[in-house]
Amino acid sequence: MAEPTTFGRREFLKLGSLAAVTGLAPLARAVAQSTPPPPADHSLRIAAGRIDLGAGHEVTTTLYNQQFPGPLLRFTEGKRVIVDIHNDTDIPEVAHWHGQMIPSDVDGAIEEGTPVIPPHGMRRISFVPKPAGFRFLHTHVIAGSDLTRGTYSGQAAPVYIEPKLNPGAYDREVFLVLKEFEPSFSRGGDMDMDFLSGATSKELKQIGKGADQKNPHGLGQKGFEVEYQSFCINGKMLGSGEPVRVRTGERVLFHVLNASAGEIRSVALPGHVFHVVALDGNPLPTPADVPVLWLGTAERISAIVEMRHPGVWVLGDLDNDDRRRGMGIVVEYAGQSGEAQWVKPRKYQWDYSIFGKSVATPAAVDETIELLIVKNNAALGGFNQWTLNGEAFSMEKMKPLYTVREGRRYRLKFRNASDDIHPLHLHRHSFELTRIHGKPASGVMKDVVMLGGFQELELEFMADNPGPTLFHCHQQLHMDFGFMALFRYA
Ligand SMILES: [Cu+2]
Repeated sequence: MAEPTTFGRREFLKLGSLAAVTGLAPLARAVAQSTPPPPADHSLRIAAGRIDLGAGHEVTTTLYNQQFPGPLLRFTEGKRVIVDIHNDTDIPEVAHWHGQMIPSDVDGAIEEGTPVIPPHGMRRISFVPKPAGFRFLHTHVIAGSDLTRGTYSGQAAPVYIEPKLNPGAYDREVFLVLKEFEPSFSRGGDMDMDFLSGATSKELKQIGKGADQKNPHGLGQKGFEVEYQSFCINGKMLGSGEPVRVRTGERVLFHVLNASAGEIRSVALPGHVFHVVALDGNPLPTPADVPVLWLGTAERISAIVEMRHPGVWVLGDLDNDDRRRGMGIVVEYAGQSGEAQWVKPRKYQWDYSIFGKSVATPAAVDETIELLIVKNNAALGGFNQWTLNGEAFSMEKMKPLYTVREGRRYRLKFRNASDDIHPLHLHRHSFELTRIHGKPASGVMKDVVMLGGFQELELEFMADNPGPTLFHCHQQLHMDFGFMALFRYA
């Protein structure tokens, strides 16, 4: 038998026997027929590397294929792919295919049972990419207090799944990956949150206050937060990379990804509006024009910009400090020169419901699950502990919190008794926003949504992808300290 080139014979045979569970049917057939396995469609190598963000900022971090962002992976909806993932680091890694509806053993979450990619080893995976749209590949390991691990590292890559039919009313696409580096701990400040629409709840404030009073660390002391030294788009600080070069009259489709470990980002382009056509890669019932994009951690926005305001502009974050430290990219019209200009946009409140159907026709749900989110300030060695209905997720116990049944529709009702904004994420399923901060919504399908401080939100999902399914806050610091829950199928 020919010796396979990518891994040892023993691993090869072992993989063959695993083929049934990992969905590697072509490989299993190859083993049965003693022919070499098919080559991978994509190969990823997780390894430490050094990247030059510009302006004298070089950072050492863990990367995919020695680049940041990782390579843009283009798949075709419904067409099976084989991906080899090599891990050159000393810790077990796992790569999560965020936003795809694929089996638990390839989804990329240890809590769901995905096998790790062993240190100095490799894992070959195969899956059928879906649904079409803008997706995201990132590491899914717990970082805890280690700011070199998890999403604090540079393991992030945009994924685009081409639809079978592409209407394409744009001239070209530009991918923008927003990211911070050089993290350190701080004792938290207050998060800016008046950008989110909707009222706060007195009752939730009371619950939060009650939790502070019961917690010996609750009053007066705030837990650790994470701050960053350098900020970049597509791996370059503002002014250091190549500008986005455009022509007057062009329609540019921007695919924006917030690859932060925990920051909320805003994006504006002076004198231009964003015609938002998709959120988290999913087409919207009502595409709408907005002056500013707001993205919680791991959210994606696809928006068309008509280039009708010639000049050299800063496309950047509204936060002056973050923008000056690199969170921006220059947009340069053909024939224009000079220093890039920034103009602060008018105040704008972000409201997901404007992108939904104008007339809501609520679907019947089989069950409503209410989840109360409580913060215990500084309760875990100086870190905030997070509980859902009084329970912090335990990595040791990995106890499933809820059992769902295939074919049923579930409503999750979130009540946030903390002052933080939480980018809530459900694996392996898309959900529909049905009530946002007090306002009914329908037709907006997402996989991450920002829940405002002391606010409420409802989303619904169809249990249509059997297998253990993780739910968590996408803020790495929140997810690592309790803010997770596991759903299992009956
Ligand atoms: Cu959170």
